[in-house]
Amino acid sequence: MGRTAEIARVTNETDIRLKLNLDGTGKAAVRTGIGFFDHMLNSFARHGLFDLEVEVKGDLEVDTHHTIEDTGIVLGAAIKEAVGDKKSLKRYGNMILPMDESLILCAIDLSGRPYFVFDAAFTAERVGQLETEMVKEFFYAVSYAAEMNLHIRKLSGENNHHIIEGIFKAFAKALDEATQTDPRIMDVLSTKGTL
Ligand SMILES: [Mn+2]
Repeated sequence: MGRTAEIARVTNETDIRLKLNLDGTGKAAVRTGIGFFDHMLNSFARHGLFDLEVEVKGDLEVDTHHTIEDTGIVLGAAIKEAVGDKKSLKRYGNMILPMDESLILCAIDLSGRPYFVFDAAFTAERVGQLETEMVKEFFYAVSYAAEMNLHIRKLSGENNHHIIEGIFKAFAKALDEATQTDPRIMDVLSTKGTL
């Protein structure tokens, strides 16, 4: 019984199929129609050691907004489904990830209460076809759909490609840690007894 999720979501704006295995080895097959976004989701899978399949047909004739935001919603929902009852889950994860001149902090609490803090400024409007302002929208969607507390902060960085890739890798590493289990945690890691 693996910690996996498979979600299909179809609206008038996007058609998304996504498969996630939290206990994977970093295998990814990603096709969103946005090259740089594919590069980021591949990085997320590789560095988090998740297996990830994503197929998105979005209304890219409008812009990338719906495609990226809805992929975030579906990835978040898949994370929530895959962690299941959160028994023995470490719950917290964090990473300070360097990528050349960029340094990105990411902290996660799989608390069941969505909260999102994003502090990273960009100096370019887009990297490839990806509008840099969509990075915040993507992670906002992930955090709410996964019901996680997610903090992302740029500690330093100049190159927009590095900053964004650092964010996706830091998120992957923090999520990998938060989704590990610890046999010492007999139930869920909460004095309330529920997460
Ligand atoms: Mn790159």
